Amino acid sequence: MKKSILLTLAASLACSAFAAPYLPQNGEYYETEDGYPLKFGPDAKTAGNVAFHRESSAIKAWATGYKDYKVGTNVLESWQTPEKALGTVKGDEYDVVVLGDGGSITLTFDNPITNGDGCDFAVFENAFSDKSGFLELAYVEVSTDGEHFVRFPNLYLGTSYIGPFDSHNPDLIYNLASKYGKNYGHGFDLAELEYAYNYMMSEGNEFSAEYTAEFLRNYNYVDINEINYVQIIDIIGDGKHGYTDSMGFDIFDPSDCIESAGFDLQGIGVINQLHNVPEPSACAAILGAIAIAFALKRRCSKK
Ligand SMILES: [Ca+2]
Ligand SMILES: [Ca+2]
Repeated sequence: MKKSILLTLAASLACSAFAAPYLPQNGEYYETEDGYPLKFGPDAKTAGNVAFHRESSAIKAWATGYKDYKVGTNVLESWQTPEKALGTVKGDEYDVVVLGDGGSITLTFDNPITNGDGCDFAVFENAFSDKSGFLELAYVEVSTDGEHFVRFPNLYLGTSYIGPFDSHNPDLIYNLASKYGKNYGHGFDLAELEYAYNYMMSEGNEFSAEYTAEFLRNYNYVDINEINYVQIIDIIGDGKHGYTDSMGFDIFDPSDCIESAGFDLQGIGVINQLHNVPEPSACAAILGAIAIAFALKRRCSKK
């Protein structure tokens, strides 16, 4: 079923109506000989457009505040410190806020995120290594007004139950935070929301009715050029709680963990900001010019 939905590579996507199936915009897309998509996205170690190293120059700012931290189940109080998700990501697996099973949090930004070239922000989890596959997944939603949130279209191609310490195959995950290791943020491109909207309004919408209805209910309230809120929602992936991808397929995720269950958020890096901020060197030049102007004024006024 899932295979048939994703079988065809829509070569005509760019120039024609949005033929089914949905194919991620800008997503690297590999194909096996029989046409089955081998994986989404490049390897974290080689990726420039989807995985962002925490020290990447592409990241211009970090989340500055939070609201609505809703703690899920199976998480000790010592992990419940939302401030740890603010500011720079250090690549420290303990410097996180743990959401717990089914928990969520919304991060805020002094300077709104805007839709610029490529990915616009990156979400950092705390997976121990880039290749281990021990990942805990979450939905990612954005909002302009803090009330209406739109969820990024997401796909999960895995079909097996995942125990407390079992591994995902990251190649089968698309647009869920995060499939990369602790030093890499998972990039999200706001342009994809507009793309998904157009896809929904066209024939051949392969998204689930629930996902489509919720998306359309909120989309008109969201300005992709001014995102003030990013919400991260842990997925309970035991196959019993109804957590599905955008096409309605079960998402499997480590379950039955104790003490620090669910998504571990290190932080969110901003790549494209609404308001331009001068580069540090430019700031220094401006401050220098102001200092000289003051000095000259003092000299003039002494005369
Ligand atoms: Ca973008
Ligand atoms: Ca989970």
